[in-house]
Amino acid sequence: MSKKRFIGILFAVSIFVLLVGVCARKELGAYRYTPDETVKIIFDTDMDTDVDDVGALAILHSYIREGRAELLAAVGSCNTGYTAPCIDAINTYYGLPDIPIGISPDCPDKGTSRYQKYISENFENDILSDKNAGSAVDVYRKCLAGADNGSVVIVVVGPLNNLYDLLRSEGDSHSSLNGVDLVRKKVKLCVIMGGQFPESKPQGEYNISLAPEAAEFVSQNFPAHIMWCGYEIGESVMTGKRIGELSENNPVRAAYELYSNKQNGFTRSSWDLLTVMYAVEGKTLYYSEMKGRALFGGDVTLRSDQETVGAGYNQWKIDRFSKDAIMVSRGQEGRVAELLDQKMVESEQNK
Ligand SMILES: [Ca+2]
Ligand SMILES: [Ca+2]
Repeated sequence: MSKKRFIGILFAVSIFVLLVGVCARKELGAYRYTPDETVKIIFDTDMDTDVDDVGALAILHSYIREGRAELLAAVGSCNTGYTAPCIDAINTYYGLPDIPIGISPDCPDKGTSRYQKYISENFENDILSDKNAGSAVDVYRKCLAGADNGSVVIVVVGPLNNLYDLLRSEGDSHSSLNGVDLVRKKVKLCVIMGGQFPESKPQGEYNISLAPEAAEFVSQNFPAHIMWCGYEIGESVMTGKRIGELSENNPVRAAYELYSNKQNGFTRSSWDLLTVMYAVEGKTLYYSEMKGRALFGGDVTLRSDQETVGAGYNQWKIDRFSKDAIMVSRGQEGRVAELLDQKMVESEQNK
């Protein structure tokens, strides 16, 4: 072999080795999300204290009616007594009484709900009490095991304790894969309402502060893309003013009326509704995305003003190669609120 040819082969082999190395390190690639024609969703909610979880499930049913979403399963993150029956009552009202529903064994949220018990006792459902619901992890694992590879979008609008339990789960009768490998194989994206960006208040955002260790673990170990919908995104999008256009038999209307004590023209921030909207529509015209990583707990250095921070405190670290991203508003909150209110009303049309 000539010296020139030997150098040529050596060069080609070096390039090949380099490329294999790069591919191995970046197996998932930088954040990118294009919704499927029909987005397959698992809905993970703390449907108890706040009412935006109810609004989020209503607009999810609106998307289901349009054929743009399918609800594979729902899980409750706070075992407050009537979470699972409340979810089931809403699904039943919208014609889907058999969606699998699980509940966490934990109760990170000790608050009392103004609507949960009433909805579960006055609207048709066949769960009746959280005591009768299966385990959230079992519902997650069964649902993921039966799904196509890379097809599932998880929507979390409460604390991250169920996701934490899922990631730490071992193989079982549904799948021999452990939680991390099962998520890696089946999940396309997880959209999470949690955190505040670029930096939270010292005490941390509510959902994160309910289960801060779970948030840190999920941010460090989740093997698929994460879109974080921070507190700042939903806070000033005010929805609910058209709730009176829904039927009096609709548990969504009842929940909003109980929450607001029938206050005229009541509106509420739309954290959880926007999380569902992103899962189904992607970033739309009204938001952009910023790639990076959410830092919690041990990953956080110092708050910028060096104030003492609570366990749920978070920061955002910009990284254009990251598999995760945050939503960034383009300042069209009024228009987005109109669209969400419209979706809530449409959930009932053609019922
Ligand atoms: Ca049912
Ligand atoms: Ca919530």
